[in-house]
Formats: sequence, structure tokens, C-alpha cells
Amino acid sequence: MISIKTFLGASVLAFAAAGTAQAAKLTFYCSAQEDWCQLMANSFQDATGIDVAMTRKSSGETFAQIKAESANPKGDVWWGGTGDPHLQAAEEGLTAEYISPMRDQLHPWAISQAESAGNRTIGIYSGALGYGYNSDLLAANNLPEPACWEDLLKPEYKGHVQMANPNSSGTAYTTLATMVQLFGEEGGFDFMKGLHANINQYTKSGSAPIKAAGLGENTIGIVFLHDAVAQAVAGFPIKVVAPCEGTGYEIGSMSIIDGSRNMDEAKQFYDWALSAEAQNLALQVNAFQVPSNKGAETSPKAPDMSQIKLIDYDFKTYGSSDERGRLLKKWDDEVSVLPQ
Ligand code: S7P
Repeated sequence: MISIKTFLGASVLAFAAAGTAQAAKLTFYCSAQEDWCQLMANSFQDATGIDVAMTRKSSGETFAQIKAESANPKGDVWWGGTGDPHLQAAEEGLTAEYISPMRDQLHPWAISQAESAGNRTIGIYSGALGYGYNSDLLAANNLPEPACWEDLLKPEYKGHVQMANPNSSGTAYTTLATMVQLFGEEGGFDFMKGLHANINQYTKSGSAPIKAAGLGENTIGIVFLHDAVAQAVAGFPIKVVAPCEGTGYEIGSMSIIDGSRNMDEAKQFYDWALSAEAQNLALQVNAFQVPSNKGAETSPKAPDMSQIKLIDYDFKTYGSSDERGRLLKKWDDEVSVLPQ
């Protein structure tokens, strides 16, 4: 197996030979979990000597930032976060076209993501949506064990359910788009309205509800299953639920920001991030997503996607600018304003 340093050696040497006086740098926007973002930034910096400035924000927030900065882009590469806002960024021309030489090492679902976006994004991992609950708190409150999405609407769960705000969070937007695809537009919004009555808080970050459940500050958190597994593996009393009706999933994505000031470094990061070795870093921080490189390892603790009833999530439609904008506005206008 080649080392990360060897993998990058050729381009690092070429860079040095060019005799560039200024230190090479990369402004890295990250939308996966904080510890994984830091590990990716540090590992790339160690391997290349390129100075990495990393900022971690949720998917919807990062999309909004890239859009706001588009007249004068400050970021170079956006890694992680759900695919829908990456697709919207591609459609709006906020991200740059790039075909990596690493592409043939990837699973077809990662390449489809790129092809559907004119090669302005690419899949780096996938993971299914669901929820987790704190089994101690559930028992202490004499609550039944939920198994389906519909269970979360029961009045006895009032004040016990937490999810993120779909405007800031890719996880929560995936939840909204999943309900519309599972139950139809009217049924999906009826579900979100019923759920709203039981929600104790809409957080900014998608994984916050299950972290709160782990700490005993919340009972049920709607999250990606891998984020719930991470809490269980960390020793918290969290049970992971793949809902009985079926569920949506994400293709976590990566994109180069259009107008990047450090385009060579951005491409270098992009190629590296698609390698099996870089994707295996996930195992060091208990990130249990399924990696997109066919040679990368999936943790045995990761949710088994083949055992989960997945819907045929329509990434093209729900990642389009019109549809994402329309659904978020409708949620703001018709759900978030309802009394609780
Ligand atoms: O924590 C990992 C993860 O669930 O976070 C990403 C997520 O989009 C970022 O958080 P937000 O929901 O707050 O946007 C997912 O892509 C990833 O699997």
C-alpha cells in the first residue's frame, strides 16, 4: 500500500521545484463531525506541508456561506456534509468542475453523484437516516420503545424528541425530504407538523440531538444512524432505530469552490480525500459512514446498509435549487410557526 506521503510526493516535489516563495495554503470548509474535520485537516497538512485553515459548519450553513461569498470566494474546498446542498451549489455554479484521477477507485453511487452534477461534486461516504434513543431515559419516563417514524407522533413523546433545523442542517433537510418521499407532499408535511408538537428543540447541528440524548439531556434524537452508533460505541445508553416504514439516506459529498484562490491545493486535497488511506482515517474518530473508495475499510460497527429498508432517494430533485428552497420555505411558513 502506498503511504499518504508517497501518494502526494510527486505533486509536493513539483510544487517545491516551482520555487514558489509563499507558503502553500488551503482554506477548508468542513461539514462532517468536528473531530473528523480536524483529523482530515491535520493529516493533509502533515502529508503535504500545505497550511490548512479549517472551519466546521453544518451543511446548510456552509452552503449559505459559500453563496454569500460567491462574488469574492474565500474557501477552496468543501468536504463532508449531506449531498443535497452540494448538488444545489453545483447547480448554482458555486462549485467547480473537476474530474479526479482517483475516480475509478470509487463505488458507482459516488460517481453518479458527480455525473448528476456536471462533475462539480462527488460522493465521499453514505449513511442512512433514522433515530436513536436513550434507553435509560425512556424507561425512567415509562415510554414505549419506538420502532417506526409514525411512533414519534404519539402524544406520550411530547417534549422528548429533538432534531435539527433543516435550514442549517443537512441531516434535518434529509429528514424533511425523506418524509415527503415516503408519505407524499401532504402526508410528509402532516408528519412534520405532528412531529413539531413533540419537539423539545431544533438544534443548529444535525448530530447534536443524539449527543444530547447520550448525555441524558434529551430522549430521542433524529439523526443519521452512524451518528447514533457513535454515541453507543462511546458508551452511552443509546439504542439505534432504522424506522419500520423505510428511510432516506445521504451521499456525503465534496466540492471544489468555484473561484478558489488555491486551485492546485484544492485539487490535491480532493484527490487525497478520495484515496482509501485518507478515507480510513474515519476509523480513528469513530465515524461510521460507508466510505466511497472501494478499497477503504467500513467499520464492522457501521450500520449495515443492506439490512435497512432504504427509499430510492431522489437526489437530483431534492438537491435542486428550486425544490430545496421551496421545501425549506414551506417548512418555515407552515411547520416552524405552529404552537407547541
Ligand atoms: O456527523 C456526521 C454527519 O452526520 O454530519 C453531516 C451533516 O450533514 C453535518 O451536520 P448537519 O446535519 O448539521 O449539516 C453528515 O453528512 C454526516 O454524515
